[in-house]
Formats: sequence, structure tokens, C-alpha cells
Amino acid sequence: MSTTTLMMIKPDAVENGHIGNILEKVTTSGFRIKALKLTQLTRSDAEAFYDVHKERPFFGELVSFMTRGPIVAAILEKENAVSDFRTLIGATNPAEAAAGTIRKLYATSMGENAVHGSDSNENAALEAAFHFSGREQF
Ligand code: FUP
Repeated sequence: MSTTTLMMIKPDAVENGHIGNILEKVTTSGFRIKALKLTQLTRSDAEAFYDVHKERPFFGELVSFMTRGPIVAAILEKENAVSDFRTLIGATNPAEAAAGTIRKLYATSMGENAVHGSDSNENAALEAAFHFSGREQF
């Protein structure tokens, strides 16, 4: 059964010109693009999106980073989309990410790690609704 996950290509990867390479890797890995946009998070958007991390010491830096430039948001569809996409992106810290993963290829640090992928089906649905209206999903 096909399921969905929410991807963001983060400001670092957009700035470094990796949108095309990342979308190519995503689609050749079997994910179907169900929704796609270039957008920029406001401070309150980023604070809401990362609310689970609000007590963590890196929260301020995370919000500053995620709002400093445009991102690409996408809903991706595949069997086991959440876990397969997290395998494709690799560990949060690119130094620990497996060879060939998106973070190993394109991330520069733990804080600026190129891509986001939802961590559960429940969060994937919440995050998809955060970024896209029903009319933007195909
Ligand atoms: P992930 O699920 O791999 O995106 O990672 P988390 O949800 O744990 O963290 C979300 C974001 O917070 C990461 F992408 C980067 C940032 N972060 C840090 O900057 N430092 C940390 O120690 C952990 C996370």
C-alpha cells in the first residue's frame, strides 16, 4: 500500500544548487511527487514546525537556519515512504550518514543537513497539511 512522507530541501541545499540533484535521487529511488513547491518559512512557521524541539539548546539556531532562505517542500508517495525516505536521506549528522545518502552527498553539518523527512505516518500527515492545501496535492 502506498504511503506518504513530507520532504523539505533545506535552505543550505537550495543555496548550494542541489534542488535538481536531490529531486533526481528521490524520483529514481521510486518516490512519486504528489505535491511540490518552492517557499520560505516565516519565523512562526518554523517555530510551529519544530515545536517538538522548542526546549532544545539548538532551537534558536534551527529556526534561524530554516527561515534564512527558500526551501522546497514536497509530499512523496511510495510503499513504506516514511522509513524508506529516512534511509535515503541518512543519519541526522552527515558525518554519520551512510555512503550514497542525500545527507552524505549534500549536507554540510548536523545543523545544516540538507533535507527533512517525516519521522512517522502521523507526522507525515500533519506536515503535509502544514505545507499544502488539498488543491495542491495530486
Ligand atoms: P531528523 O529527524 O533526522 O531530521 O532529526 P531531528 O528531528 O532529531 O532534528 C531536527 C533538526 O534539528 C535536524 F535536522 C537538525 C537539528 N538538530 C541540531 O541542530 N542539533 C541536534 O543535536 C539535533 C538536531
